[in-house]
Amino acid sequence: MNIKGKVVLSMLVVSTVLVVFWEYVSSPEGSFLWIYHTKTPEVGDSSSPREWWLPNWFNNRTHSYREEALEGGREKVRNEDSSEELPLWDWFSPKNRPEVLTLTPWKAPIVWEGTYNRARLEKHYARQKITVGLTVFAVGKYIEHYLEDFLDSANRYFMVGHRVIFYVMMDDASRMPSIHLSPLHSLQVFEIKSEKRWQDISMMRMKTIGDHILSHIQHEVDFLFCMDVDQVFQDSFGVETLGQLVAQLQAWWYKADHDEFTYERRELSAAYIPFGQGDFYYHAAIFGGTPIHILNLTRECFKGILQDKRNDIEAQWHDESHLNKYFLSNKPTKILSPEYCWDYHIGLPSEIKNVKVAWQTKEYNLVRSNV
Ligand code: 5GW
Ligand code: MN
Repeated sequence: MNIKGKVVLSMLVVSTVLVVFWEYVSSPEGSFLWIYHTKTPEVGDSSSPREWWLPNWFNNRTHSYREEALEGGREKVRNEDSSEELPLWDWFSPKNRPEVLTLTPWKAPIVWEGTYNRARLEKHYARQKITVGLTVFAVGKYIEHYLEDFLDSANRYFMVGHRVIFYVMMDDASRMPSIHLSPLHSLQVFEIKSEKRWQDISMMRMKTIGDHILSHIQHEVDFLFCMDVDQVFQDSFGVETLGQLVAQLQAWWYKADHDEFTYERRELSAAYIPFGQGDFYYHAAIFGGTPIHILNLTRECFKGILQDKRNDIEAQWHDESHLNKYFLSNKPTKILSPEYCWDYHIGLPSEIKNVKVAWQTKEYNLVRSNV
């Protein structure tokens, strides 16, 4: 090669390097996967972003569960938006409720009535034009017993003033009650297969939610809540509940000591939590967060459920035991007080100032035919 050829060749090499470098620094949020990932908070997955972006980048996108979740262009933008949380001091006043615990040891807010400035939060989230999803399952007799009250009350009280999508999973879509929805609320119904055992109906929700986040929910919402159907909204369940990973305190256990909690105590189970450990007893009837965090949660819980099946063991409180195990190593970024999921059978202690969701009475003899 003559000298001219060498000059041309080296110019080509240099310009290629420059172009790649320019792409890399100017890409706003993720034409390169890893930029996006490093901005995503750790979600407790064993595979950290750095471990896997390189192979994916060069392997022409081999298909993986996790990657698929992160590929939706909209999800990237959405996740970016919703991670712009208001600083705690801007909306949270724990001093207004000195008689209850309002901050976890890891400094996450525990949201009680009176501690939040909803107007501030509303202004913040209105600017972001958020959409919030809510999954709910109704299988068998739970359809006629609970679904209409749940959806009617959710339409009235859940994230009013924001776009909401209800994802209703039922074994027989033809029995969907007719619900009048406000203009910003919409509804999608999915038919799922019923499980023979009720324990499996409850536990399979983890798998179904994960599948639906991957296939569409991740592109449709900024935040997602997952709830039991056997409860009703009684007051505003608003933007003060939004966060990356949100857990609900179980109404019967919020004053108990961690060694009293009904965690799974058998070592053989994946949900095992030894005595001496644990922060709170969380209620599986309400959990939420960003789609990517909920995807990880449901996937990890379902992994534990399958592992238990292989070992011929079932955790004492089914999916709830696995959820509690998950939250032990993946600390919630926000916790909801029992006012957000109250059981009136307990009575009404003075610290329960404003019940947002109430348990429905359990008519097990009526609804639980499939034990
Ligand atoms: C049926 C019998 C025993 C336990 C659960 C069911 C059941 C649950 C059912 O027949 N149909 C159904 O849709 N589910 C879904 O699983 C509902 O969304 C329900 O809210 C959720 C968890 O079951 P729950 O609410 O009866 O469980 P706990 O922990 O509130 O008692
Ligand atoms: Mn329930």
